[in-house]
Amino acid sequence: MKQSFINTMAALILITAGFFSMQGCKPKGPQSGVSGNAAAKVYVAPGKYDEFYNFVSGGFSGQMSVYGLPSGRLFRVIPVFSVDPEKGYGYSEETKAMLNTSHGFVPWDDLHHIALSETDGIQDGRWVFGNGNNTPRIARIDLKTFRTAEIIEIPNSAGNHSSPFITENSEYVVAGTRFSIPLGDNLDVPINTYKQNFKGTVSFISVDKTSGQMNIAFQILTPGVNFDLARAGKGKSHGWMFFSCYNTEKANTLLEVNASQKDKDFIMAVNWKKAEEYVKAGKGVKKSVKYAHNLYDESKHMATSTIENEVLVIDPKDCPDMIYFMPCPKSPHGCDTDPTGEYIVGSGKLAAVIPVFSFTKIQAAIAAKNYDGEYDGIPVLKYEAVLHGEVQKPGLGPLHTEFDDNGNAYTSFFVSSEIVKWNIKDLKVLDRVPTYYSIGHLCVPGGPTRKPWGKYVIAYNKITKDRYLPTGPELTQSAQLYDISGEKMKLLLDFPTIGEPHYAEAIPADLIMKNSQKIYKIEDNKNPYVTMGDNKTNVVRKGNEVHVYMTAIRSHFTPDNIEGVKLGETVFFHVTNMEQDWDVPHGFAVKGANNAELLIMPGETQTLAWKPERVGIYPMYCTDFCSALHQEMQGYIRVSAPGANVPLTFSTGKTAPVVTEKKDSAKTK
Ligand code: K7E
Ligand code: CUA
Repeated sequence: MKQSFINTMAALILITAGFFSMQGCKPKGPQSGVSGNAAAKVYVAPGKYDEFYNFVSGGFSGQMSVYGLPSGRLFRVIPVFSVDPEKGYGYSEETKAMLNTSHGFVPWDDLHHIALSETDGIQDGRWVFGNGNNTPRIARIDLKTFRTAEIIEIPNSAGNHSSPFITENSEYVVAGTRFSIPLGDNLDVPINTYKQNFKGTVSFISVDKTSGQMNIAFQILTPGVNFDLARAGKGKSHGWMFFSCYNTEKANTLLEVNASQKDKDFIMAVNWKKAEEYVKAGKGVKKSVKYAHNLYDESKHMATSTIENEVLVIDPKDCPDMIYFMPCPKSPHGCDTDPTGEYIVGSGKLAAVIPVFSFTKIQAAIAAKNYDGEYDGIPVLKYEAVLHGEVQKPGLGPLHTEFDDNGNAYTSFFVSSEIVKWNIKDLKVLDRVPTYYSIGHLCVPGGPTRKPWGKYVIAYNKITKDRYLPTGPELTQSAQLYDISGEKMKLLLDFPTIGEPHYAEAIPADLIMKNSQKIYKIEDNKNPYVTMGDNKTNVVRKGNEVHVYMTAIRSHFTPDNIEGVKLGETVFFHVTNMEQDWDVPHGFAVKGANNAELLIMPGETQTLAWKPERVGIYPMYCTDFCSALHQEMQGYIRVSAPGANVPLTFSTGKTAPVVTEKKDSAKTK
């Protein structure tokens, strides 16, 4: 067993090394991989819309980006877990609370997976969810506004990688721990007591049908393995969730060797309908924890962060027939269910085959108690009993699988750098195409749902050496678009991505664009600092704070001259954008502010806090080219010494009063 592992490893290392050195002697010529009428197939004429939205995770950028397909045009970067000075996200007073956690303000994360909301197993275009790996969080983005609406932290978790995979009616998004950790009261234990003290959890986070609001419904305590990916059952397997896990060796050091010892790790099958019954029957135990739950209030244009103190945990020991392990070769990564819900595909990163499990056989094996022993008290189903079959010699380093609407699967191979198309029923390999290079995730529009829209598969690649103009030591990552409408896959296009793309989903444009919001109605603005018109503008001193209630409309701020601020005071600019027109944001920036700009949408109020450091006159201006006179959209704020005798005044459109000795007390309003 050990020898075969070493052989596999040796082979993989050789192949990997071969692959990397191969970059010097890859196929001759520019090797674009494109032929025929590829350009015409991705050409979206100026003024025309793309057919699909593509939501792409940004990996270590912490953001999500939105592209059009087939053009590959970038439309928007949605700030999620990372601050974004472009949009003032995480910098304005209103948005700071979005990034609050039990560890305080965390301005960054690592976003790997996308989950579009579903109804009846079909994408419904309402929300998109993303995971934060590092400080475990899940975010919900509202697809009316393309803004992050909610972030919930996951307690009892570390490395929220197996997340946020969604059930058929968006009942839950799940979150599995990548790192097991000590839980409970005694957290200060030696790391080498891993086997005794470290545990995993998988969390089921409910999603409110109407508002989308998330809530941690329950967590299931699990053995101390590493959860990697997950997928919900669908159709006949609705009510089940499948999680891939590695490190069933429970190693706590040098995992590349120590967590690759066993021939098989597991896919964990969770009957979440059963878990719900146990929860209802009172089998859960409330554990005291600490996690942040942050919500953006659309009417106040303001986020609030609440620290929650309790979570419901259920232990499989008290809940029989709820979870099972299925052996899966060699450190499974992807774990994907086909559109019918019958087949579950495991992708062992170091495996030479792709095992495909049958839900029908899983049910039969459970009924017959066809077990291969137990793992930490949890039944392990017999591999042969639950296996539909294995795809033989598919490629090297399988990672992820997506599906089309014709019974075909598409698996990404990191090491052999290719996409392999195979038939789900007979497991025959049908086609393979190279990717440039080292593909991670891949995406077929609607690929994880009951209703794939087909047409394309997109590869998200880790390495692009020699594909793009060099940009110093780091090169862009990229996506590649392939036509899958025929028997053979055809490369059409590649385009660079924001950050490192991991999972992505694509959805027909009309499911989203018809609901896209154009403005916020000014009369609905409930921000406590709103200014409902130029005649309501004001500047108010409150202790050592100065609050500026300001409006912005093409092409001026009211007020645009402010005097009487004293050094040591903090100025809060509460800027309300009075526009009621689509796509007319105003920006706001002030010289020297240790902060980003504000970018204020029509009808919205946002606040910039600024503590000036020196006496003087500070310019402020609109940063978004909003009209022909955008460059005139500017003003001044005067900061005086702490003891100065300058009254607090403000004005717009007042020309200079006659200059006298006492100009400082000129009263303007
Ligand atoms: Cu394969 Cu983090 Cu989903 Cu990347 S993961 S590739
Ligand atoms: Cu407002 Cu430029």
